[in-house]
Amino acid sequence: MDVLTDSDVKKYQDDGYLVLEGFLTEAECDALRVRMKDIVEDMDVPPHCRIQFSTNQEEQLKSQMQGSADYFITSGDKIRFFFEKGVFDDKGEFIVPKERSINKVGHALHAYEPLYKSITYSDKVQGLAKKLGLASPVILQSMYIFKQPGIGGEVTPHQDATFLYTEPLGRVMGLWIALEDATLENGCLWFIPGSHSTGISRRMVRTPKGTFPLTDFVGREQEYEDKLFVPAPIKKGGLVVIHGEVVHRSAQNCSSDSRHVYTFHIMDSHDTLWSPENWLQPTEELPFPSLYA
Ligand SMILES: O=C(O)CCC(=O)C(=O)O
Repeated sequence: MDVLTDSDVKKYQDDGYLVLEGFLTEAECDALRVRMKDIVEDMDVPPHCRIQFSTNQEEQLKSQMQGSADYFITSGDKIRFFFEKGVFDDKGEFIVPKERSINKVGHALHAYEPLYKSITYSDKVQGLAKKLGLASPVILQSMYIFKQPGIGGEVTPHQDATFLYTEPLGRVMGLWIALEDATLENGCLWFIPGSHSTGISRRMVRTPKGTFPLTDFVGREQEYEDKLFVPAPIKKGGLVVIHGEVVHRSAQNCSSDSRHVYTFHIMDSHDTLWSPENWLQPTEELPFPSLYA
């Protein structure tokens, strides 16, 4: 049986996103969550988060910012940890339990974590890509997003192609799988339906080698009227397919429930130029792997 019906495909093409309940079973979601609990338990906190006391505060701040930028830009072929704001004290110790401190883990779970790999390359995902007509899809990156209770920060309106730019546009899509119910209260996604058809308003680009910051923006994100956004609450196990140019956001999680998600991005590499200016680049260690291989 096809994962998508013809009317699902049409809805995705019209709106730029698609909500599909019941993509994973409860047991599959639980297994992914249990594995992530272990990964977090074993994590090495990156050194730039562990603030070293220095009498030169300016130097200290600069080296931390540099450390944090390096850590991010080299994370495409690794499993790394990114934290919520304000979770470390001024000695670099956790203020909150460490499992409640993380914003996300990325960006290569699909390559190095067998359970995540098996979901990413599953028959269902391959079937969905085929039904959407992707000729030569590759996996770009993957993330586990926590949206922690009480502190899980908002994600401001954006288009994924700002960060994952291709020529032509229209070749990137995100698969966002709810491992817990995503609700209006805990920060579900919100979309502007149809906003994928008018290009992108800004791009994140690498700056020339040897300069800082390591990335910059070309263009500016537009202001979007609140009333244009439509919420996309979804049950545990549901999938949201996100077109690379659709405008979307999520609110801060002010509830007492977490909202865990596994998400990854696919690009149809057929006749597509991956921008060498994107922050994320294929490496010798991890070229973008084919979904169908
Ligand atoms: O999970 C979220 O709250 C936001 C995710 C998102 O915007 C994205 O993956 O592009």
